[in-house]
Order: sequence, then C-alpha cells, then structure tokens
Amino acid sequence: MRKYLAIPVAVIALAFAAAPAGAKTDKDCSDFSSWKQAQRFYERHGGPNKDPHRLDADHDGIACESLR
Ligand SMILES: [Ca+2]
Repeated sequence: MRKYLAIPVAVIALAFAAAPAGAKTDKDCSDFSSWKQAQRFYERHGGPNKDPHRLDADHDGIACESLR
C-alpha cells in the first residue's frame, strides 16, 4: 500500500515546487512601469519570433501597446 502512495505524493510535491518558479518568470505588461522597459525586455527575450511572456498579443513587434 505504501509503495502505491509514494508516486502520486512525489508528483504532487513536484508540481507544487515548480509552480512558484514558473509564476515568477512569466512577466505581464502590468509588471513594467513603462513601455520602454517592457519593449526592451521583450526584445531581449526573443522579440516577435519567441515572445515567451506573450507581451505582444498581436505579433506586430511592439510589446504592451497598453503602456504607450
Ligand atoms: Ca503588439
């Protein structure tokens, strides 16, 4: 019985350990105090080709239009 419980417990523990790190690294437009800052961050993290933080929803190369 103990053997069968160990695996789900480990999986749940890993999921909880990974969640805060993932949340911290995902930036939103509201995390920046200015558009310039957001745009610089966006370009440094791959620009329109990658946009891992989804700062450029319409993929026109301009991040966070809402901050301009
Ligand atoms: Ca855009």
